[in-house]
Amino acid sequence: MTMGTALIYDEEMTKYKLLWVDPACKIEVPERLTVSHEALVRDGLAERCIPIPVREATEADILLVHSEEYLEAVKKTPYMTLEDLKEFTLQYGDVYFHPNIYHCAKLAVGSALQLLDSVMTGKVRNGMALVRPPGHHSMRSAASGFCVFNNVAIAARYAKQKYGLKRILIVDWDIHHGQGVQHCFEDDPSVLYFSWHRYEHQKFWPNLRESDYDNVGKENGAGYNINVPWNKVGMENGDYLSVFCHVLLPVAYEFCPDLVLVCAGFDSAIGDPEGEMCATPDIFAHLTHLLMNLAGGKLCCVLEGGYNLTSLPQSVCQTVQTLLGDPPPRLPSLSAPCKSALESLECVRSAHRQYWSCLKHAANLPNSHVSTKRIKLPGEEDERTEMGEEEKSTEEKVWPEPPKRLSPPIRSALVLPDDVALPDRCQRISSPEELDPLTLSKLRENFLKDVDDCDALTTLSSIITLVEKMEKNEICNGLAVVHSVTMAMMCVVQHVGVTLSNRVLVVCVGNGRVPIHISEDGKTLVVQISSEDAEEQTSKFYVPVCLKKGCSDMSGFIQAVLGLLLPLGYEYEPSLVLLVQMPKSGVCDSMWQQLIGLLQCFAQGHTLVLMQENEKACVGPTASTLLGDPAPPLEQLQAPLSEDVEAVERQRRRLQADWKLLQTTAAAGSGGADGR
Ligand code: Q7Y
Ligand code: ZN
Repeated sequence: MTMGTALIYDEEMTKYKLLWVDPACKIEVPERLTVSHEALVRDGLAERCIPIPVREATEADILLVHSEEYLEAVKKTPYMTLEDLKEFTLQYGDVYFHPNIYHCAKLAVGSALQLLDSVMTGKVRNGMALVRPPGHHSMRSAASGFCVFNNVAIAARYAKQKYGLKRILIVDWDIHHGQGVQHCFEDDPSVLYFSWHRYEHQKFWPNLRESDYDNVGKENGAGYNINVPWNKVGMENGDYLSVFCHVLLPVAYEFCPDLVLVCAGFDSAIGDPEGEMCATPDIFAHLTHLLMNLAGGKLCCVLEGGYNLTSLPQSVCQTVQTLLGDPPPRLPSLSAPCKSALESLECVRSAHRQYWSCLKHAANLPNSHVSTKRIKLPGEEDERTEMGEEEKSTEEKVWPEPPKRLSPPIRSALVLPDDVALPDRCQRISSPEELDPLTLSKLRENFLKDVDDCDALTTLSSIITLVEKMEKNEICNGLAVVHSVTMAMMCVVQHVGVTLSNRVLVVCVGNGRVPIHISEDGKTLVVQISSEDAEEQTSKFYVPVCLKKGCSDMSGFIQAVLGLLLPLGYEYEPSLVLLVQMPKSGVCDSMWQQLIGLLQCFAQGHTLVLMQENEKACVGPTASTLLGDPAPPLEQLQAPLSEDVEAVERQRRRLQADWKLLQTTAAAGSGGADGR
């Protein structure tokens, strides 16, 4: 499996540029593509990808979205004089034409379609197309915002037509609203369009009323258009992640797409002159990773914007390296979502609660309290936007270059009983390396006092060896199949706690007492999903989620993972994830694999899975996901039980004062103390 990542790029798409003076368009330069591609080559990422040639889109392709009149008009541009081109340009907003742009626009559409075909025919798992011109602003009969043809919208229509896809998710993480995509699919329930965008209460381009959160789609498509307006600049990693955890991912898993397309604009990264946001390039590793197990891994990223020639290539590299299967980097010191982001989040969740069962228990905002539309009160500060114009243009943002993401030489190592066959591509740890005598005697004393069992000692020592190699980054992740998961869990937690000043995120799936001392020193954070009510426990570091039907209920389970476990994990920032399948947990393979896939966003992918030895059948699927294969898609889920959504909400409310990424409303007092 694993299948590879396509990279689509052709220098030809650098061969058009602005030929006159226009301050609005001067940032859209050919170097956007060359620096991005050069960075991929320099970092050794291009050579790990499968190169796919571009092609020109056919007229039939273009007509899937655009009108004949518009196509005929654009078709004439290669023969126009400079004066004609200028005049032709004038009828549209914030775009320019050039004698070669029609050719490039056909290649940009064709690149998206080549990528789509490669993914749909199984030639590759996923991929990225580096294209110019971008596409998401162009309308049926109009160019707009540097865009000529709507690359991604055409790809979605093409995918429906050629491959009969029933559900396509489009994630638009560009900082502008892709109004062209929205318009194309607003009454179409088979295409779910999600976009976040700088909005500033409609003061930001393209200044459309229909970019606000209350534009949820029309007719049959109601609920299938999700707009998240950013009403302030300076949004950070925590703001982006909280929208993923509390809106996009829950809805996306409920939607269950056959394919995910990304309008991958990087003007949402720090340093971009258009976006003016503060999310760092490594956030795109996480955004990518979080989408990579939807749709059986079928993920196509198509470049849109991105105008800072430093943060753009860094962000492209983060995206492609993640598509290739390398675990995302750590995101140190995530900040809590700011008040303005929480207001947007609250509004979006409220606007969509009638369409998505995962949002059924979201706060219900009365129509009179629509905070993103509220007019600023006199004297109210607006600290993120009210900089003088001069200050804005001269203040250059600086951020550290993302460190190289070094993959350990071994991806997955297994500690298995002798009678369990080793899955392909994994390494077995059978004879543990000499542990130091102190560790050994502690193991004996703590765990094996009354068992004179040298097999058990070998197993525990092997697990310790595995953990130590993960710590030294010699092994990425591992799986241990053991006689007693509870004993192994205790052993790992004790060992890690003794030898490192580290944090362990323990995720327990299934019923049973967790034999870990929950202390308030924060060395471990335990999240347990079960059918046992343990809600009287009130520690910040023990999070029991009780589902009515336990872990066999996929809808409740995935919502607990997305809405609680992910934000907690991001804020806790563990150095190791310990995932424990309790005996008779009832979790099915595909859910278990989704969980493993998602958890690899933490601790640079350092996950240790513990399973009971009577669960041998699950070894293959577990190893496959640890190796980076896509988890199989969950079949389209039933609506989660109302009790379960409520149980998740209850934990969220209990913990949100301590864990800020759990917040979903901007209620008084929940804004950060720093005034953000
Ligand atoms: C489009 C874009 C596509 C007016 C500034 C207007 C608009 C630029 C369009 C941006 N003073 N700028 O980046 S991804
Ligand atoms: Zn943009």
